[in-house]
Amino acid sequence: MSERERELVSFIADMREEEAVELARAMLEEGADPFRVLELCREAMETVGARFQSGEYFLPELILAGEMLEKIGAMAKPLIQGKSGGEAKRLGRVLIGTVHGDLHDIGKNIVTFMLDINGYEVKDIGIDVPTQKFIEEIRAFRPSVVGLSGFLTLAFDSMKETIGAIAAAGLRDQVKIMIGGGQVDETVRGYTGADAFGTNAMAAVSLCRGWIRG
Ligand code: B12
Repeated sequence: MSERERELVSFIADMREEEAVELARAMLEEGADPFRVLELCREAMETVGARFQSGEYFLPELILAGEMLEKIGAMAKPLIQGKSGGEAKRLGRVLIGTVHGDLHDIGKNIVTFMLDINGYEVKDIGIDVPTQKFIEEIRAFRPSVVGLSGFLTLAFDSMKETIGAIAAAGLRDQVKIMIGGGQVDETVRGYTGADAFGTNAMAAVSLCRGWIRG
């Protein structure tokens, strides 16, 4: 990691918002890879999360961290869009939302964005999405893939419940279901009944590529 990259991670982790946003802006203007800048933000978020867990940070810091990431993300995203050559042909439909009880959406928004620029028609139905809403949207939008996002441990139960309800509604055979956000792994995948899990936005794209033949 370069000196400046390390500095960006520290500014975010230390809640120095103005300096973080300005440094990110300068790096992007000078041609830094926007994916790399987003990755540095993610790394900083890990430190923020650890400090929150140890009692050094409280909710206001989590909120500020979320705001910083959104600001930097808003600067990085148009550059990624430029790189991918703009509008691609639509390969298939993906429905995505954060499961009920969970309000985290920064990771989901990055996944939505990456799927979009990689050619999928994505419908993002937001945060704290009730089980019934997923079912209604599957019926109306007819996606090939459903993505469930959630950061909290309790979101694993919401994911399980949502997938169970999709099955009870007779729709399970029509969609592939992927989960992500937080500490998902193979155990969580098995627990929730999803078809696959992904730990980052590119994993979501790869899963869709495997399931939807363009
Ligand atoms: C920012 C943040 C918030 C913000 C969220 C703002 C927003 N708009 O999202 C706010 C302040 C609202 C918040 C609130 C809370 N938070 Co919070 N928050 C975080 C923090 C610091 C960063 C999360 C984040 O956005 N990371 C950045 C993204 C980009 O991360 P990412 O994981 O790399 O995202 C990738 C993957 O997850 C994946 N992905 C995501 N979704 C999907 C979906 C699919 C289908 C796939 C394939 C992949 C995929 O792709 C993404 C992009 O590559 C984390 C700490 C941490 N370590 O992450 C805590 C954390 C998640 N929060 C936590 C807690 C406890 C809370 C609160 C309960 C606090 C409180 N006491 O009120 C509330 C809960 C509110 C609720 N009901 O949801 C805990 C969760 C603990 C747990 N295991 O349950 C964490 C881990 C902090 C900690 N260490 O204690 N939080």
